[in-house]
Amino acid sequence: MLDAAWIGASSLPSRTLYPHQWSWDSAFMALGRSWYDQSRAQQELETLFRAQWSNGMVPHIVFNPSVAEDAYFPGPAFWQSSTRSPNAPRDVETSGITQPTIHAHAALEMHRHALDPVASGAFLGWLYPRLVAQHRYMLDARRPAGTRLAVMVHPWESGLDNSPAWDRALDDLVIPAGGVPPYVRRDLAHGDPKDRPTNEAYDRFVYLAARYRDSGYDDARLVDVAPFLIAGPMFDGILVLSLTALAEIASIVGADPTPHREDAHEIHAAIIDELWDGPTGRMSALEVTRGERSVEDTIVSFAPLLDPHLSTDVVDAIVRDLRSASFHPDRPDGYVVPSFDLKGVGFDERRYWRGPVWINTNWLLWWGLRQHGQMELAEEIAASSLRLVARTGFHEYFDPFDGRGFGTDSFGWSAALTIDLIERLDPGERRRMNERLAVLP
Ligand code: 9WN
Repeated sequence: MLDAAWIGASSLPSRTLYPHQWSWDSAFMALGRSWYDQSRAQQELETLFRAQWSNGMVPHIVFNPSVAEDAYFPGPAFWQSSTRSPNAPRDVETSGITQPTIHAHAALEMHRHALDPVASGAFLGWLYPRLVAQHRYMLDARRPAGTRLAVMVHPWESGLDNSPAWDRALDDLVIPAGGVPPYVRRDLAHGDPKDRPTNEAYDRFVYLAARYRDSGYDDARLVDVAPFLIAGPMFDGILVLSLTALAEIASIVGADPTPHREDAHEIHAAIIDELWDGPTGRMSALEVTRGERSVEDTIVSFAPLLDPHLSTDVVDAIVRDLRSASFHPDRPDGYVVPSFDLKGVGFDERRYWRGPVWINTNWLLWWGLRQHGQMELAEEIAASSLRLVARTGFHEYFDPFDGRGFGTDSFGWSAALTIDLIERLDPGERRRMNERLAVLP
């Protein structure tokens, strides 16, 4: 499947629904592919970082010039990167927003199992200054005055675009007349409207993107031009993970790891101070302009498990929530981890990020749990992921109750992260996993 998604120098998340290169998809796909094709895995990241902006931003989409404008919305004619921003590359069109910084972690892990360590070391040497610029962008441009955490300016930057975690901030948007330019949704040509965001959600997405674009993607004026400024437990949790990986990459390439460790520590401390709520024992997203925390319990609240320095108390509280009936379907053949509280208002087992299980969020939580020695729960998540893809295929997302697949099929990271997960199982886990798969209906 990954080979079929390869288009010469990068991969497509889906040939139909997502016909360009996406940032965090590329990191996931490179990591999975690296177990059997180191060279293409490196090339995937290289292509992405060749489209990096001069201010360090890694765009969330790199457009394929041979794909028609009407194949995906919003395409290059909407973002107009090369003419709107002095920072955007001139030789390739990209979107004007970013996505979670999982790349340093992927690159480090790829290096750890590289069959050709010399080529891998040379690649890391090439990538390191680009990763540094990417993280400087997050820490400098994305921490407007008074903010200790990196903020997102758009739900698409979270990668969990339609999550109820952003509902409050989106509901409060006041969209002026004419604020939403006319547009045609292209996703509905390939996806069932029941699985995709509503038209109302799309209007808000388009309004926010157009407003940021019309400012010339000017981060110096973020507070004025971006009415959605959110620090997220997943966005910032991944930032701690990637800064920690960056420190390790620095040591490998002969640079000084200390500044990256200090940055990781700063974000770690800010997550605890600003996103952690002791009384409820939960992490939540923070709308930074108004200082409001989201009250919805979504899968993003578990992602600080990716922070290696999280204290045992916080890990235990997160694990309690993950084990609760809110995130465990009440039937023995159900699947974890739903993207939204099963009892939450508006939970929807098939709509994009509002309930279904996704392989990448499962993989992130599995990684975080293993890092904190929570092996049993990690194994349950791994087993759910493998049962899902074995039973129904590499769909984009799945019903937590009966495992039905939704969104696009042949979805890149569902395949790639399955490879990574299988490769990392120890012999005992592998045996137990095979036993569970042998009894699949
Ligand atoms: C908008 C490509 C991307 C993923 C995101 C996922 C979805 C795009 C869309 O697809 O978002 O970026 O058109 O819905 O939410 O995480 O990177 O797979």
